[in-house]
Amino acid sequence: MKQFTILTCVFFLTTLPSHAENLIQTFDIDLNGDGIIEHIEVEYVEDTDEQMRSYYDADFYYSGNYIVRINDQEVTGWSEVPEAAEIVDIDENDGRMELLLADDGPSNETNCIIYGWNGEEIYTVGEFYGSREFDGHGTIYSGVSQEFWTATFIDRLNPDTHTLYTVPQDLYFVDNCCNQIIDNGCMYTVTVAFPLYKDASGSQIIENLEPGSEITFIAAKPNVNYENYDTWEFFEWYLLRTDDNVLGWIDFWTFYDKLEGLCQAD
Ligand SMILES: [Ca+2]
Ligand SMILES: [Ca+2]
Repeated sequence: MKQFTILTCVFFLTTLPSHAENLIQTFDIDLNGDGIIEHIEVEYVEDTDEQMRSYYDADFYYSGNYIVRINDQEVTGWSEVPEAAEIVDIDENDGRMELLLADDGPSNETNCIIYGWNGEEIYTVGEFYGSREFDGHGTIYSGVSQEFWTATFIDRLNPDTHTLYTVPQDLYFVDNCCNQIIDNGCMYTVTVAFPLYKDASGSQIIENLEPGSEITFIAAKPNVNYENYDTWEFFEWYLLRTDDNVLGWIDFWTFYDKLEGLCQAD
C-alpha cells in the first residue's frame, strides 16, 4: 500500500510547475452568490523529510497536510494522496457553489470533503466516501464497494444550513452484483445448503435452502454502527427471495462461499 501511495505522488507531480514547493491550485469564483469573486487557494504541503525522498527517489513527497484559503480566511486539514480539488455546484438553484477536495482513501476508494463560503467564513458542507455523482438539485450519490456489490449512499443538502446530511435508510437496495446492474435483483444458485432466517437477528430459521435452489438478493441491512460504514461490517445481513417466493435473511459469512459464481472483492 505504501509503495502505491508514493507512485501516485510521483504521477500527480508531473503536472506541476518545476519551481513549486507545495502543490497550489487556485480558483477565482463567487462561491456564495453575493456578486463578489472569492480568491481560493488549495495548498498541499510538501514533506521535507529527505530520508523519505531518497528512499523513494522522489522529488516530491506529499505530507498529507493541506490548507484551504478563501479571501482572508483559512482552514487546515489532512488527507490521503490528493486526487482533485474542484468547484462543484450541489444545488444549481441555491445561488452557491462549493469547493470539493478528493483524495485517495483506503482501499482506493475516494474520500471527499466539501467546503463553502458564507461571506465571512469557510464552513464544512459535508464529507462522504466512494464514487460521486451530483444530480444538480442538492443530492449526491456515492457508491461504496462491498464484498460483492456496490452500495449507494445518498447525501442531501439542507437548504437552511447549506450542509449535507446522509439520508438514513433501514435497507439498501441490492441492484448490482459483480459490477453488473441487475434490473430484477442478483440471482445465484445454492451450491451448499444453508438456513434462511426470519429476521436479521438470526434467531429463527424459516427454511433450509438446498443445493440447486436459486436465491435472489433484494436488500442489505446496514449495521447500527454507522462509524463502520466503510468496511464490510457495514452490511452483514442480506434479505433474499427464494425460488418459491419466501423472503428471509442470511448473514454474509454463512452464504459467501455457498453460492455459485458469487464474486469477491479484491
Ligand atoms: Ca462572493
Ligand atoms: Ca449551487
